[in-house]
Amino acid sequence: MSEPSARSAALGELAAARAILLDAKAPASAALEHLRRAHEHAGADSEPPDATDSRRALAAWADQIDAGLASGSLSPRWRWGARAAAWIGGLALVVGLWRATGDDIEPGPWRARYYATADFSGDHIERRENDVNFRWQQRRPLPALGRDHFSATFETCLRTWKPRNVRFHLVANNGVRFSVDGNVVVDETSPRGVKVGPAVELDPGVHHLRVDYVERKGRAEVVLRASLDGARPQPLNSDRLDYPNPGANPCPAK
Ligand SMILES: [Ca+2]
Repeated sequence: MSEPSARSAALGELAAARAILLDAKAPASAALEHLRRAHEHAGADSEPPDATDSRRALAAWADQIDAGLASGSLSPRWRWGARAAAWIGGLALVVGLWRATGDDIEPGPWRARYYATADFSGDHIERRENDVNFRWQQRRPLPALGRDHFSATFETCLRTWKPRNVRFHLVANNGVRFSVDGNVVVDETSPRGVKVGPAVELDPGVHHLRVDYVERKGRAEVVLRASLDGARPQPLNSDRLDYPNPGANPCPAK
């Protein structure tokens, strides 16, 4: 792995760890695997804490790894970006304050909720994601979840300025339901290969997109692509997406 991508991987792991540490419902130990990977990517000169179930000890270790990443050989611009990126996961979860900093690093426009059950029941872990493009295969999506039997919802708001004809393409193992403005356009309990939804006509405005994904056993993946006006299917450009509001009206008109 090149140095920039190792750093970027370390920052991603740090952000994931901090998000878990800030989530009162998530066990602190769930952050440990992320921190171990961050430590490895960063080549950090620090020791894991003895108490790996202590939120405070793990947060201190995250700070050490972060400090290592942001020191010495890094350029001032990178150092600033590194700190901002490492904190984004946590900040976005708590207050979204970072938006006021004018930063050019955007937190993801998708609201993801991960459940340790295959039917969206029980507590969930909420994260911001940049895209629905996950090929976990046999790995856990998060340390707090198993390799099998989990579920997740992904929601965002798609802005269109002109009428759009869109076909959504989904790859999912195992089950997926996809809806636009509450209308289910793909509903497959066990799709094989790419599932292409019917053409959807979108009026100019804001549209709520939602993916409900279930992993039962074996390999796990969920990928969303969209073909706009007959173009080849691509990931949705995050410039077109807004993070949904809480409550019953996630994507109010502008
Ligand atoms: Ca599976």
